Amino acid sequence: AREEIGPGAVLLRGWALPRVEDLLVALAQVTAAAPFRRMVTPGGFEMSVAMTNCGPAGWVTDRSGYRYASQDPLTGLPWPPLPGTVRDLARAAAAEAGYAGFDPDACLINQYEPGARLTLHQDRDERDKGHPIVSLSLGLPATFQFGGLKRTDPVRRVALAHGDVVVWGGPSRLFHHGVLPLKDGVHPLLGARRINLTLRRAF
Ligand code: MD3
Ligand code: FE
Repeated sequence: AREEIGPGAVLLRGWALPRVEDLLVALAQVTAAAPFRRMVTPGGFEMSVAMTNCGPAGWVTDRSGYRYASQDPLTGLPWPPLPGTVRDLARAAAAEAGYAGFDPDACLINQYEPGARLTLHQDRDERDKGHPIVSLSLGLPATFQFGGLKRTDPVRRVALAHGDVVVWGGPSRLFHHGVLPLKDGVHPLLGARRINLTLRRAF
């Protein structure tokens, strides 16, 4: 099931389902070394989404701005390694979507509890925006929204469920996007939360 949901954006429904057990083991390993935390935006607000990272480049925000950092500010240690299963899945999904050779160095892991959301934004902190972004969703479903290059462009909504993978490349790489507040619920494997792994080439 390969659905084009925007120019260069491909939704692979259920693509990660055969690998969910491996992904959950990898997730537990990463979060044991680098726990989820709610970071502060440059404007001084605590994000509702809790985050951590694995791989050489970790996305962080604090009062001084958004950036990629090779160390976890909580521990001063390098971020945990990018698990092989996560890397392989991201590479295979990118290839399936038409972006062969994707080699991610950053995996941002977002944890949404009911009410948590991500307001409309662009991903602009990566050095070379020619690389696609691969997103893997686990746990509770969410409504994802994406617009266009301009903040005021019309916004489309897509429901993302457990196991769905989306590859954003080409013209849609710099589209505005966000996640509506997570609805209450309990997922049989993940409980009352949604986890999203976002794989990028940052450095
Ligand atoms: C569309 N995360 O961490 S990933 C983020 O579900 C972020 O947690 C969302 O947006 C989440 O920055 C969505 C999907 C995604 C990522 C990058 C995009 C969608 C995108 C770039 C352009 C257009
Ligand atoms: Fe984003």
